Amino acid sequence: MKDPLASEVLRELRKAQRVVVFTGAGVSAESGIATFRDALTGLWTHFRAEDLATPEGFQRDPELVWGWYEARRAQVLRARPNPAHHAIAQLATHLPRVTVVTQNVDDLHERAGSAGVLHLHGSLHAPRCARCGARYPLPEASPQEPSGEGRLAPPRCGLCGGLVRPGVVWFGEMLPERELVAAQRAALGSDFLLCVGTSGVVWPAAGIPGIARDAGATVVQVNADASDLDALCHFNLRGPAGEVLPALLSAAFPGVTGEAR
Ligand code: BV8
Ligand code: ZN
Repeated sequence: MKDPLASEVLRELRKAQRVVVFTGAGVSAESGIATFRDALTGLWTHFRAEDLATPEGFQRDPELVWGWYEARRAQVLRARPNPAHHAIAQLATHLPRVTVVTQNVDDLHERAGSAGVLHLHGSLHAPRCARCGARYPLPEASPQEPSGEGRLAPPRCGLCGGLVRPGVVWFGEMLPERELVAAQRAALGSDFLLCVGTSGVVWPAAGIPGIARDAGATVVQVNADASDLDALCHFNLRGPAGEVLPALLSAAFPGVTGEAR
């Protein structure tokens, strides 16, 4: 790690006791999962994520929205955790307390070995009935491919016959109380927060790094680009998470490799 900033970061990280790792779509980019910034691809190019990721969007066209989420879920099932996910999971074996807080709806942190991940925006892998809220057990088989225009009829709830919806938090919906409070508490009690691959645009999740900073934690950002969080962070390490994170964390703790175990 040649970056002059990094030696100060390494010193702070090595003595940290209560670390929060706060991630956004950028941490999964090198696993091939498109971020929200990327224009919607393929069948959904002429839609904006903000139009599809809303209750109104689902109401208006449940088949289009369900088709988009099932295509994303299929993409995640085909993807693998990248060295950033593995380095974050391995970090937890070197420090007393590491809490992973993610805005992502994929399960790549869990598949890299992170435990107790707090999903502020829900998960692609936990669909539920839009009417009665009952969880919908996804079939073992991989997701059906949407039709030519990206549509796929959502399944019906086995209990009440309502439409099944993705288990994610849409724009205009409240975040899950338990996860949000746990994440805010972890940030409040942290002495080091690592912010990875998020534009810091979506609230209230984007408020997490500021809570840590106000509580006196050292806040370090890893991002391929500038973001709304640059001014707030004590250190900004610019580059792809899949390279910067393993380099930084293995320099701090030689046991961290970023490789799948
Ligand atoms: C809420 C799940 C209270 C779905 C997501 C009007 C009405 C209601 C609310 C609002 C409103 N106007 C504004 C709001 C608040 C709104 C909001 O913040 N809007 C923004 C657009 C201004 N928030 C909400 O609606 C939240 N709820 O406020 O409820 C309420 C309720 C009713 C009425 C009033 C208030 C709910 C927000 C949750 C939305 N759901 N995800 C799904 O996935 O489909 S958010 C979604 O977008 C992602 O989860 C992510 O968090 C966010 C941003 O997406 P991306 O930009 O792709 O990802 P990210 O931000 O992480 O950026 C990518 C970053 O990675 C970039 O910085 C890039 O440089 C970097 N990068 C890329 N490659 C790499 C990399 N970094 C490192 N390495 C790389 N290789
Ligand atoms: Zn139901």
